[in-house]
Amino acid sequence: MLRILGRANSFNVRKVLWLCEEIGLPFEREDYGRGFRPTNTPEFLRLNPAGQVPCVIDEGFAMRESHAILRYLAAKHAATALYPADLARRQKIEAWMDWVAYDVTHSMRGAFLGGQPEEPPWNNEWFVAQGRKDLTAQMKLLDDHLATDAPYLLGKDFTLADIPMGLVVNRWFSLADLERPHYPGLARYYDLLAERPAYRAQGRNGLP
Ligand SMILES: N[C@@H](CCC(=O)N[C@@H](CS)C(=O)NCC(=O)O)C(=O)O
Repeated sequence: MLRILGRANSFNVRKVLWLCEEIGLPFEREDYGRGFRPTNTPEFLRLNPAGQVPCVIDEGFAMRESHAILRYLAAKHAATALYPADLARRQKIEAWMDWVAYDVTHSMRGAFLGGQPEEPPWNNEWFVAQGRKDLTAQMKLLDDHLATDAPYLLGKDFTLADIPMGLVVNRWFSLADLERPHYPGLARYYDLLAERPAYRAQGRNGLP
């Protein structure tokens, strides 16, 4: 049985839980990370030297990095609708995933973690303002894209790209004191994703 090490309220663990539920993949989850079992022990660091969650173990093979884990699981379980063999389509999926992993995650550090007084060093005024500005511009890019290439990121089919983005969009709509321009494509996308039970369970589930 697949083992998922990581607390269920973690942004990155939720991506893996969502995929497993989406494709009906059984798993056992063990609580690790902030507020639960530590990730800085020698035993955990042997599994994931970065000391982060999620860490996923498949038949003894330990994996880190949520997006790489999504791609591994989708490929292994032949979820070809989510992660097709066609290289051009795959490139588009991976481009959205990389954009979330790098650019958007960077903005969210300021916009989200920085907005929480207990999260030094991210709660620096300049960093928060810059993060919010960047995130707002990124969500505009996404809104423009969804105006032409809707309803999902790759068009009519839900793919792996929608999993990290679904978490981002949920966080965007959950940020309490953020001045959000009206982005109609984004709002439609958020509601469309909410039709999926696995998203309601792991994405739009009341957590930011
Ligand atoms: N790039 C990594 C980032 C992982 C990450 O930042 N995980 C956070 C939780 S979302 C973490 O481990 N935080 C420390 C903790 O929970 O103890 C991934 O995508 O898996």
